Amino acid sequence: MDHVLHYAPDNASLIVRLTLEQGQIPYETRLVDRRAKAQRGAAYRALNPKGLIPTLETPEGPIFETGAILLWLADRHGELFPAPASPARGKALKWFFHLSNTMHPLARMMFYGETYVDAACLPDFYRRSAEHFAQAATLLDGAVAEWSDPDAPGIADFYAAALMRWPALYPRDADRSWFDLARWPALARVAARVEGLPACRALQSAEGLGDTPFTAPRYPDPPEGSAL
Ligand SMILES: N[C@@H](CCC(=O)N[C@@H](CS)C(=O)NCC(=O)O)C(=O)O
Repeated sequence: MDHVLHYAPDNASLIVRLTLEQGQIPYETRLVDRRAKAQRGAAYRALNPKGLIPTLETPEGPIFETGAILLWLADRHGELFPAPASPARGKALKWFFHLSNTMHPLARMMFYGETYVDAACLPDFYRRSAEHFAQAATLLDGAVAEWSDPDAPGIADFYAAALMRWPALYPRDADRSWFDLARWPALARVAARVEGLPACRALQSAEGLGDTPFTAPRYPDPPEGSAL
């Protein structure tokens, strides 16, 4: 098999799965057992020295970093992102990197705060990271026409939908009352559109994400593995 996705339910790998499904690209999956911390083990690190999920095995070797995997897939399989010669490419790229380089790292700061700061600082760190995340979401929302084509859902839509899911659920013990998808109406429309795709139904059943994984997320009930 040309593409093997190393995944855990409700992890960043879900964005890659959506892309593979939407592009009708054949793939297999390998569960990374997060309960056993398999992402830190030698076998997984041989594929991805960062020890983070996802990794996609390809004919060119393993690729890690969600954004890199998504662009690699889109460049080879078309219709998931404006092509290199398209006049829409530059605008879409700038917001795609806003998703992968600004919003995703801020989400990591919210979810994995204990790896960045001492325990005493955690509530403040979460609050400040969430403020930055909300500002970044507002910018993304206002520029939706530059990165999302309602007639051609693709990797930027999938990335945005995932980033509108996780802050509603994680971390479980944080005060997440600041997060309300209705604050970002354009992002809410993107989330609803992604939810309407057959690719999303495949994701929902593979990872137990429920009926409304992006517009009204619930904690996953996956058939295999665990989200954390
Ligand atoms: N920059 C990385 C971030 C990936 C990431 O944060 N993955 C999380 C799951 S969503 C992970 O592997 N967490 C397990 C850990 O930190 O040990 C990427 O885009 O691939």
